[in-house]
Amino acid sequence: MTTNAELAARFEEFADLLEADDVEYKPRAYRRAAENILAHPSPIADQLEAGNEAAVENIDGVGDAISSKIVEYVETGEIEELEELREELPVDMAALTRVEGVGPKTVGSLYRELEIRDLDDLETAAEAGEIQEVKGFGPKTEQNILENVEFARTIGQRQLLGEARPLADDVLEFLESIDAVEQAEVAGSIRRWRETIGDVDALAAADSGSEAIEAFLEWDSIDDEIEFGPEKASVRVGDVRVDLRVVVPAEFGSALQYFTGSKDHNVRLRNYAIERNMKLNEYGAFDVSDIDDPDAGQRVGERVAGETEAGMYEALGLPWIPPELREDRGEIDAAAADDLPDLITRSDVRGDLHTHTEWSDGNNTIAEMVEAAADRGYDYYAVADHAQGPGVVGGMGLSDAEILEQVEEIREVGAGADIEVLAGIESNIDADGEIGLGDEVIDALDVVVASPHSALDQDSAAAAKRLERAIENPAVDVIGHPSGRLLNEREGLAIDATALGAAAAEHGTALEVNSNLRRLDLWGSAVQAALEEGATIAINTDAHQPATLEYVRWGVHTARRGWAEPDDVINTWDIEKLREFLH
Ligand code: DGT
Ligand code: CA
Ligand code: CA
Ligand code: ZN
Repeated sequence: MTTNAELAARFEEFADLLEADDVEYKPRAYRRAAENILAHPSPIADQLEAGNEAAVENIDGVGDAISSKIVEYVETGEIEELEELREELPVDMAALTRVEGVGPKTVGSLYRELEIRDLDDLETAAEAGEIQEVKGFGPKTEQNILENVEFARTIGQRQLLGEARPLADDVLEFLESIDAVEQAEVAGSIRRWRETIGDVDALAAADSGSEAIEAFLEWDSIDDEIEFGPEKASVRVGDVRVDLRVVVPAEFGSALQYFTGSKDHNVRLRNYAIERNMKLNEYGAFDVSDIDDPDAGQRVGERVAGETEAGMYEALGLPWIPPELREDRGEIDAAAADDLPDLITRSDVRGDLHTHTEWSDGNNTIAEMVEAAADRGYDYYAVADHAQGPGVVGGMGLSDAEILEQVEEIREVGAGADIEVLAGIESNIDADGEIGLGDEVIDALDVVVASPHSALDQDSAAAAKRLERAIENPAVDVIGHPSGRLLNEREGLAIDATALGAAAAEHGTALEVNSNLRRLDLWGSAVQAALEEGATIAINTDAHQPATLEYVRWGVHTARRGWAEPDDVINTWDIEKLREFLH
């Protein structure tokens, strides 16, 4: 079945190819459609198959033209216009644009001038000094390409969490609908909410494995069967591999514990068990104190647990450990000391502090965004459009005068809204740590999010200095996407989360977990390190349209991977406490 992620990828490619051809406006419309398709809560192909084309046209940014292309793709697996563009520009666009500093337009010129089609061509041309000879390029660009081509080769193999998780939810729903299946759960990295996913693992409990497998293979979303047997099946759905294992109900808990991983967590847990004369594996927890050779087989000694996952931990005297924590970063010691964090949940979040509107590069009005936030039950909401600065898309940032004008409109909308509306800005942190806002503007605003958008190839010492200056700036409330990384696209600044966290704690500045599925910045281990220094965080979506406010889901689970409790997160606080912090 065509997944939303796959559809979105086609429209992104469409936009890239048009941009490479120097077409105006259309690329932006296609990217906007792609964003909304990706953020759409249910599979669009399902709606089409149910004959509901109107539902597709109702998606923001999807009009007649785009919806007919969606229909064409779902029905034929191709979009003719896209195929034509691909023929005109036969390049590996995805791979080439993964090179930092190479965008679709660059790809277009390099193909026309030097017939560069892929990363190997690109590297060869750069090594031969041919690129600096092309109009608009220079020795510096060429050097940059050479430095970044290797990184581009290593990324892009893994799916983004935000792309794979909706599919995992569908897998689970289908498994639960199978009569032979008593219980089902996802496992592996997707259950741990890792920011990128190698494959989707799923587990089902059934008395008859072959019956369950047979029923699973009937799922109409499956594009390819990779392999299958009486207890497992591997299939491809869209671009994602799904591994299903079926076990007997008595072993569901032990299998779930084992296949959730991480491998490092499992190794440490197994050693913890051995020290206590226990043996742990996918078949159960076994008391082996009376056994001469515990390695003689898989099922030796007295079986004390395995039906439930909590029972597996309980057999070792431990509380159940949430999957997000299972990365071998101290969670077993914390569990043993009964000191596991009381993790934040989605319902703790009371508002979003970093979002955009059409005043800069967002797609909707202030009023529309505020209404969407109110519909989510938020207590407060901050509009934080881009201020002028380097790295801000297409010169769309606001000048100081425009910010003051916008603040007035934000106040007006706020006066008529059921929730508290805060006037914010997202300013750029330049290479030296300056944020470039005038005093009058700073006084007029409730929230200043400052984020790095440019000069992201600084060395770690310069990056540390830069971020620290922004953290120390009394005008700055939140450091947005602190590293500036884009998953599968660019590494961003090499940050030291411990040092960052210490500075943030000292100056009362929050660090952001940017929930956009391409960012997840900060990420789990960085959040954990910053919180250990006493820092606070803000979970923000950076939404540019109402649908992507839903990305808070990725942010919350990322913060959980960083051991965040509700009180660590400023946007779980009530408005009075939040205002005090922002003041
Ligand atoms: P991924 O798919 O690369 O995003 O990462 P995972 O963690 O989902 O890894 P995957 O799919 O290879 O295996 C799923 C889980 O199965 C893994 O998290 C832990 C468990 N597992 C797999 N192989 C081993 C192993 O050799 N030793 C141990 N202890 N556990 C393993
Ligand atoms: Ca996996
Ligand atoms: Ca797997
Ligand atoms: Zn932003």
